[in-house]
Amino acid sequence: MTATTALNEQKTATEQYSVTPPAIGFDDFHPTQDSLLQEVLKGLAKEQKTIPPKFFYDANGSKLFDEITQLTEYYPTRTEIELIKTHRQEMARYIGSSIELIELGSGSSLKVQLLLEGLKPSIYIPVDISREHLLESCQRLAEYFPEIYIHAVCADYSSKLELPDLSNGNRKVVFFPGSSIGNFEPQAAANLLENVATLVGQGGGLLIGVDLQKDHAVLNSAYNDGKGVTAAFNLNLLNRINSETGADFNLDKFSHKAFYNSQEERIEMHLVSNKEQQINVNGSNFKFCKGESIHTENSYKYSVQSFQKLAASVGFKPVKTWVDPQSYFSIHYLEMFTADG
Ligand code: AVI
Repeated sequence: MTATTALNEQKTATEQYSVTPPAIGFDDFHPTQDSLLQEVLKGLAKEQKTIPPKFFYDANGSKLFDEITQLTEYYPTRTEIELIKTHRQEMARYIGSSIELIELGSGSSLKVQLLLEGLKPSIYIPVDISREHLLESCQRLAEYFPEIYIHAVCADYSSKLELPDLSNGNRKVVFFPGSSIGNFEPQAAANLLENVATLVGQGGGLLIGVDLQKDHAVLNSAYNDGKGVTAAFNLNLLNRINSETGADFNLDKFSHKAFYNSQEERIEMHLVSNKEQQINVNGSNFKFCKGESIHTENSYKYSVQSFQKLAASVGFKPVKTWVDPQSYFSIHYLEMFTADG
């Protein structure tokens, strides 16, 4: 059965999204507005108010994130891209041929584009929570690479990784760039890597970008850029909650705050209330003292060894690690242990 017939027969929970030619597959498991409301109500009821960072990425948030990646202060994206450009042939040799490539948090799919030529996977499955962004990127990629079957999945990869099995016996390799693993607390990061391990199975691979610990001044300025794009990205979360749940956050009454917490080895982002105020979210009221914050994001920074230790805890064996000359960023290729080691 070809990928396209598989797509045509797969109707439940599946929409078809096609460009002419070629066709791309699409599964939509986008979280509902109910889940945003439930998580906001739960997070704001905590002593330290929190909202999970996955909600940053509505259409506007995704655009703002793309702008962040272009900022002088935000080194991770350009450093990771440079690493891929420099080492992509070697990466392709380590990864091997005849693979199904799954990308978590594919966004604009710019990084994978650099790899696809050398990797030539038979199937590429990008997974992202931002539907419009995902589909636009797939459309563009499908025009560049008509020989690769692209099956987009709109989903929150942090809660489940149930993907259509289109591998046809090919080895599965997950590409997880951008140091998005850093946005998960250590236990949640281990759980996510465990899900990846189950998904790829014995002998499967993981190519992952991981931001490294470094001079705190470099870290602090990456999340406090001079143009205020990171601040707009952080505040957009309140905008999104207002428009999707009918909450009444006034964006002028909150400020962006980001700092490196050296004990926890992470950047923390918060939205700080500029005054005492009360916010209504769908009939529930939440009181804010002046200076009280909503914790919106953690971005953990690893060493090569601390990341390898985390990956080893779920069975991934390091095969090769690439680090840039300033030791700002790392890309790891790891494989699941096979029975013979
Ligand atoms: C997506 N993630 C890896 C980014 C990071 O650096 O933690 C999100 C981000 N937040 C502020 N700037 C970028």
